[in-house]
Amino acid sequence: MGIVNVTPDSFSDGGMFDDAEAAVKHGLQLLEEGADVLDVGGESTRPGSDPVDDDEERTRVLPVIEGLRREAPEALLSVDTRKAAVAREALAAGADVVNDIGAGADPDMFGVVASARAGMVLMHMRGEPKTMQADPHYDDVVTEVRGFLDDRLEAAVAAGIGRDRLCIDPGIGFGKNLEHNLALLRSIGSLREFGVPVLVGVSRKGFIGELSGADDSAGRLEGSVAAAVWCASQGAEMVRVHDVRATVRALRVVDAIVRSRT
Ligand code: PMM
Repeated sequence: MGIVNVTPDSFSDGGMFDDAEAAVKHGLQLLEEGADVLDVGGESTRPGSDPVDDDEERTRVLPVIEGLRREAPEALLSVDTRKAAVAREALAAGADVVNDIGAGADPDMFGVVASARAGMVLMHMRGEPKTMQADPHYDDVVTEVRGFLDDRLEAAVAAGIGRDRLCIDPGIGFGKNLEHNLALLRSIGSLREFGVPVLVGVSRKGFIGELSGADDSAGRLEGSVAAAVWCASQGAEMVRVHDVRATVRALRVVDAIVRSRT
């Protein structure tokens, strides 16, 4: 899953793709580099970021989804939003999947996804982006995240979304410290027990910088690819990344090794 952030303040590519035409071009480039899905987002959710209102988010993402749908009719497009109103319009504009970091916290979200017969990513987040990294606490992060995802899966299915349209994500860095992130990554394979695809987003995140000693986000490439390789080797079906070319090349190798197991 290639990331197309349309936000002026995203931590990794902020400002570079805040104009729709440039974002569409960037998305097409990621498809060429081997992305299977493009994730278009208009609200930065980096730690400390402020929420954006519906209108602003719409203005950012809709022209990009329309443009990508026009230029790449076959591409699988996802909209990264936690607002049902934005999701509804994005699906009408051509998105196939809603990537919801709130996992259906907006009471209208499941209904919107169900009636559009769209796909959905359910992600775990503790708290809100503005304050989530203040002092996250869990008694047992893996058990708590698994329990949350299990509940949200059941709620989504009860609301009419087919299980075969759902995907889960432990939400690396969303209200989690380094130790929490490592525990979740170590046990990423156990999320497959829910029988739905597992998505993981580690690309250029703060803990990658912390572990690899790279301060700036562009310097986090190698660490991000290493984490993506780990996730894929443990059975994650999808990784959400900025650096598609490098990640695809690495994952082709992992995939061949995994598939060669008889
Ligand atoms: N991370 C970010 C945004 N959206 N969605 C999912 N499903 N999983 C993630 O880990 C995730 C996400 C934050 O990263 P960005 O600001 O680089 O897009």
